[in-house]
Amino acid sequence: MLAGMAKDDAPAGSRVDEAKAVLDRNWTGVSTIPAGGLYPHQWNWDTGFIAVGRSWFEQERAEAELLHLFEGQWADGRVPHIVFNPRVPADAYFPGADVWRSDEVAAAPSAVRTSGITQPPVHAATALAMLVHAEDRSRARGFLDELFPHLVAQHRYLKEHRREPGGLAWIVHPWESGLDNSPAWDEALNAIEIPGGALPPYRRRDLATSDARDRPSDRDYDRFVYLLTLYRDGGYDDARMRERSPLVVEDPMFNGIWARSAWALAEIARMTGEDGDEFAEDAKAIATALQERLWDDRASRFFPLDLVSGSHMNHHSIVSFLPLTSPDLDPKVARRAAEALRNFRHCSDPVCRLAPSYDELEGGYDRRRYWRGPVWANTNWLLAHGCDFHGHPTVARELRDTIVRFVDALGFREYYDPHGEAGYGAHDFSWTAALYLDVVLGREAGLFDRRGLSGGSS
Ligand code: 9WN
Repeated sequence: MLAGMAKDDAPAGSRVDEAKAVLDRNWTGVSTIPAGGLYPHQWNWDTGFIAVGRSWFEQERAEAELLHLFEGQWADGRVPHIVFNPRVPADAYFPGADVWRSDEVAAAPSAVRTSGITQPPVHAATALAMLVHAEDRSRARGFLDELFPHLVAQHRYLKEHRREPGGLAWIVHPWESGLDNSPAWDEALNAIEIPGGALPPYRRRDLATSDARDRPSDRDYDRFVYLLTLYRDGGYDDARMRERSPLVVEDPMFNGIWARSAWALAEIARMTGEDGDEFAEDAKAIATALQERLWDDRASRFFPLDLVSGSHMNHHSIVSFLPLTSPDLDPKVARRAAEALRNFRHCSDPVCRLAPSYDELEGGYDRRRYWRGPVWANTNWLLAHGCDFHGHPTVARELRDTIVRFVDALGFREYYDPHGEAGYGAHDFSWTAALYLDVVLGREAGLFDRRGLSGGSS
């Protein structure tokens, strides 16, 4: 049980050296894997979180791994959710490079094999945070110059290939949300009828390295694989997928992160002597569209919109609060969302922490299964930045405290029981280690509780 203090009553935040060691163990020479066994390649948004933490002590590696991710960027600008490591055996992860077959697509890079879907675009904000942490600032400015065109291409991909006329980007796979197995997607996923013969035979690999109670069900996995094959067999053509996919969703979290990314891009443009107006306007437009299309005034939160059925998906999942990451959100809306977030847990147990991935009182809640109830470090960390930015430092502090207390008591796990009774999923999970570092070292440096993403870089 979580007692609120580290093992052996060590002071809070005393596992910094262990966190660095986790990142070093997971370093492959070009990037950091999320965790040994379960995730042996480079993941998209994981890299964004990992580079923030790593940049506190290894600026060069943090830069290298972000650049390595962008080596996997396609000609259309998409940043794939996985860049495969060619040295890892083909059957070490499913679905691997042979399933995604990026090498058969003209727009995909030829030097590396990748998946074909994307993940939330956290990277522009990561690059800004890295500048704040950099020991060698002139090197960090050079790095921003190098990364900037890639970030612009990533932004324009979403704008030109994934944007609905109403102004928000849609996703076509739960893996694109980063919150794969969230009950938020249940309705859309359950409605999918897989035509006979459309599902290729496959064997799950995740269950060989993790407890089945932590992972998605076989039924959900069938749908994950079916959506992948549909996209792949259509040549990863977005217009076609928008028309034919049984799952097309405007996700508040993806779009909140996109808005934050556009805002960060405008900041970077100003620093690198480029014109940032396009991105600043886009950031505002995404925030406005979030409010117009996804905000539910009665529930004081944002709900995803299912573009296939035309209905909002009114489940009480953590995605509903992530638009707080958007700097241009109306302050009144931000205040109501921050208040609702604080009451989100609905948990009578006093050790129950902010902020679980799903509301405990809702059907579909499962305190140990993947995104269906457990607490994750990355969503808490993103929300903390959003709450700071919008002037809610107390909620931000509580969110950061949760990260520190869980790690101190339970180690660097992939996710945690919301009552603090156990850690679940992978051990030595990189983004947990990286974000713990960022919180502990950022606090020591006095970076938080100020208005400004990444602790006041602007
Ligand atoms: C599929 C690597 C990734 C994270 C996702 C998380 C999980 C993969 C999986 O692991 O997804 O992308 O195999 O379950 O849901 O957010 O990026 O850590």
